[in-house]
Amino acid sequence: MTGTGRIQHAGMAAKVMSADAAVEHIRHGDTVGMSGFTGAGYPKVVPQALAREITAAHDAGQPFRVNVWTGASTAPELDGALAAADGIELRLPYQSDPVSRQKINDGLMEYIDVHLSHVAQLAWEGFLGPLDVAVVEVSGITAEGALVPSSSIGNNKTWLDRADRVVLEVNSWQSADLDGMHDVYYGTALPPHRRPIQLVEPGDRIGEPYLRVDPDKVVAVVETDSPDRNTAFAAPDDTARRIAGHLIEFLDHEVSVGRVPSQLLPLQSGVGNVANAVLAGLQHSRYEQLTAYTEVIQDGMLDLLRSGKLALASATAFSLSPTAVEDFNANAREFRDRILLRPQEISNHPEVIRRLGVLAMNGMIEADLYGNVNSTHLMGSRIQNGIGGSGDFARNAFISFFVTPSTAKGGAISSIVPMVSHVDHTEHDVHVIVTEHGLADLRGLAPRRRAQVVIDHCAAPEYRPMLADYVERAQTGAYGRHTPHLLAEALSWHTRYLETGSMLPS
Ligand code: 0RQ
Repeated sequence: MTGTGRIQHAGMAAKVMSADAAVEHIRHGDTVGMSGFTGAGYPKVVPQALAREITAAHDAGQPFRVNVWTGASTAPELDGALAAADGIELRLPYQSDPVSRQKINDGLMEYIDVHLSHVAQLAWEGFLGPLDVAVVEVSGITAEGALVPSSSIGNNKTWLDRADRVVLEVNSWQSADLDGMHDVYYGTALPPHRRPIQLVEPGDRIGEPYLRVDPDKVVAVVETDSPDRNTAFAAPDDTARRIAGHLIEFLDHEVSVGRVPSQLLPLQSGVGNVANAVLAGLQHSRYEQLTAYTEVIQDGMLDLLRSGKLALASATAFSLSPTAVEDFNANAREFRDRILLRPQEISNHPEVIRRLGVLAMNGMIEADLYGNVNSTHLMGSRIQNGIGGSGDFARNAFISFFVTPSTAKGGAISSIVPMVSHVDHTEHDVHVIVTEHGLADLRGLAPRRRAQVVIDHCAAPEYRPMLADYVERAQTGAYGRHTPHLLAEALSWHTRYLETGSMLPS
């Protein structure tokens, strides 16, 4: 058999089969490393066939559950289908699927929320146990057997290297012009064999365009032409526009005092509507020749690339709305020289982020008076998505921003609280907090001064007197006056919300 079309390698062309046949290689108890990062580059048909197989086994009274490792969140065809079939024993890392979220919060699925830059290392050191199968979407296979990655790289290099068996999904929907956009670095190692990562500009190429795979490990090749599926972004509303305005005004100030150069520093922008709105805000700013060293390229970043404001973007994945994904797919060639996709251990590498001096902008659930940030849990115990890459960037950024509307649920929840109900980013990693009311620059401020600026600049007006009252009483009554708290009251806003439906007293 000779290779054709997207599958040029004869040996792998001979392994083409249906998704239903391919899932015979996945068994109860297996750990499966899947491609996929924020709705891009995930396998589409194999996980759905696996979900059918799992349901059939359950209907027959047989156990069938697998552990699923990915790059980050995927889409309904993967996370949603497997979670609905009760097929996932343990899931890692970042997820944002509503069905999975419910199963995790119901205690029916284990979830390990780990920094995205740590996943490959954990897998390599064997801490997570063996990886039985890799299921990886690619956009093509060369005659030599190299894999052309698709719209995300994530942990694919690690899954392909570590797995005993490999299932490839070759997706012809993915643009052929993705070929050449990737930079896969094969130089990472475990200590004590690590060497500096020679990446000093966001656009530096330090690897190779293709993923390697041992053809003997490939047990199945499945063809598909299904599109990546992501949720649409909401058009920036007034709140998001105001947050973006404060942030850009702050950047103007940093440039004017010479702390940040006139073309800024490489940008990282997280997931969510507000983060996307900040990028939209930059479109109308005075900045030119911007660069991005980030995880995901979302709609706002594509717009900035198209207008020329953004000279170049390095990421590990696309995270595009349905309209933007069609646009990108039709015009990938236009962006080819200005987008680089890397493995997530490099896109999120602390060494590189620190060296480049990234300006990191991430969404959050809530922040407290002293600058601790919760990105993941509602009311302390209910997971929303996960920490994703926000910790990789926040800890190592030159300036680390966290953005949120000042209230949630129509004002019933204040995003600024006396004490956060879960900590993802400590006061030591959080430099600037931004809401629609203003911006609190916490750098160089001792805790009690931080509380003052957070209240004055960021809290919603209806919550300001309550926060000021809390700080005032804590300062006189607390055991220590460095970071004053009233422990019996610190989480009372959250309990009041759970009991009455509002953080405001009735
Ligand atoms: O709930 O959908 O039921 O209304 O939380 O809130 O306003 O839609 O926020 O889309 O900007 O996401 C932190 C989740 C923000 C995101 C988070 C409720 C609110 C709503 C979502 P509903 P919004 P956004 C790189 C960076 C962590 C990972 C990260 C995130 C829901 O930014 O996942 O940064 N970040 N990765 O009503 C209770 C509060 C609340 C609240 C909001 N204070 N209390 N509920 N909500 N604030 C990318 C990757 O890592 C892949």
